[in-house]
Amino acid sequence: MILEIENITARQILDSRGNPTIEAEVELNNGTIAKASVPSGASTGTFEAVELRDKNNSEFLGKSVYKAVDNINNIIAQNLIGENPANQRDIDNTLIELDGSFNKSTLGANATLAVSLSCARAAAKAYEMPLYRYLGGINSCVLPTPMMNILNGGVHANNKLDFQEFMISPVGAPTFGDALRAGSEIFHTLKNILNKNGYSTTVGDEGGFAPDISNPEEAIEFIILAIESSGYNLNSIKICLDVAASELYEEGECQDGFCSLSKYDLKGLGKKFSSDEMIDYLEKLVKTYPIISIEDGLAEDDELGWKNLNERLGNTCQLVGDDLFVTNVERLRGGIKKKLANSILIKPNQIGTLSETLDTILMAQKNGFSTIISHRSGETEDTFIADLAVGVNAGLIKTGSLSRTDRICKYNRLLKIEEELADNAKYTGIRAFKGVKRLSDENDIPPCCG
Ligand code: 2PG
Ligand code: MG
Repeated sequence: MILEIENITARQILDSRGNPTIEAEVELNNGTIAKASVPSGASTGTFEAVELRDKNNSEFLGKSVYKAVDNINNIIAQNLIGENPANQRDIDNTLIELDGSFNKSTLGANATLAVSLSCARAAAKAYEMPLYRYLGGINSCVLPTPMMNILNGGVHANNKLDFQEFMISPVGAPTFGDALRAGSEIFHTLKNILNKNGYSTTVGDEGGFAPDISNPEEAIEFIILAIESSGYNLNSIKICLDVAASELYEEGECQDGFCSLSKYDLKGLGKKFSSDEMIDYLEKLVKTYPIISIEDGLAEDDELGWKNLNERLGNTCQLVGDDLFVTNVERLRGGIKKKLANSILIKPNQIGTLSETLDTILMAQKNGFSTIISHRSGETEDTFIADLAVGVNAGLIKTGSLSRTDRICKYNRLLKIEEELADNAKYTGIRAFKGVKRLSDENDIPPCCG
């Protein structure tokens, strides 16, 4: 039987922050039904594809997505009915053409992505294949090393920490399951330590603690204490940061031919840094602490700064472009050419279709960049990114803390995949990271099964 899309419908649902988002549902001619829902960011990059919102202040404070839902029900559906759901490229090209803009602002990247992902899931289901295998084929076997955001700051928390994410990564764990166990133990130990020190243990948007501290070094020291008090050491558990520096950046203003210097305003720390001073500060942190990855250490517009940062730290630390690349193959191409970073964060909703996401991943992998499949701060119960991470042998995943089901459901899905792959599952630990100095017995091995 040749598979065909019989119907596509969409509805507005709520995400983990209680804001509206989209769930799309695809029905095939063999009775298969599959759904996908899309997440939403808070620290969004300027160059991201557009998330269409109604901006009608009388409903959901302007955040409803009824227009994007209508675009699926009334425009996209009729153009895709009759299409084979496995023709992902054709489906995504149709979405891109129907939208017609350079940034999905006509239909909304939230509308296009919901349809794109639900078509892939419907095809996988119809072929009775696990999603990761459908996406990646028989060589999909790498369980990603998780980067777990156990302490939140920036726009994800109501504290004074300038940096957005303080993550732990169990790089020395033998399996994904062991990595998750370490994460859970350290998370709960950190809770006890924060409690004992009189700090609140309420959590931020991604399920990490959001204590009322203002110095990144204090946050890192609490995490180190939690790692060691849990019985782990700093060789097996490393620290990763997402500075989300675009949020801290104040571009210099020009008047009458005189331009003031651009600055990074770290209000919590009480300091304003130039680009070079920011790099000095990051270098100091990397030299002092077991930090192996820094995401968005500088702002999306500070290209020269990124080049300097990569020259200075690119051989000792993974430098991840999130706002800088926004999962966009052209922005990544430029970044590779100009040597701006050595790693990319992959968020499907930054670009709006599965095919374009896969293009960006492939370009990164071919050029020796590491790839981190990532959630958004506003998530749903959809676990697509877990399968995507294994499907493309991404090596790394960033999907939040060890609390809140919107984060945990991705980890739980990975546990199931690990169980299913059994002896063929590979956990590459520290080897998944780029730019990091390794011990001699940690040479690269190809991410192959068996
Ligand atoms: C980030 C993400 C996810 P947001 O900056 O990497 O952690 O945050 O979804 O708010 O952009
Ligand atoms: Mg980020």
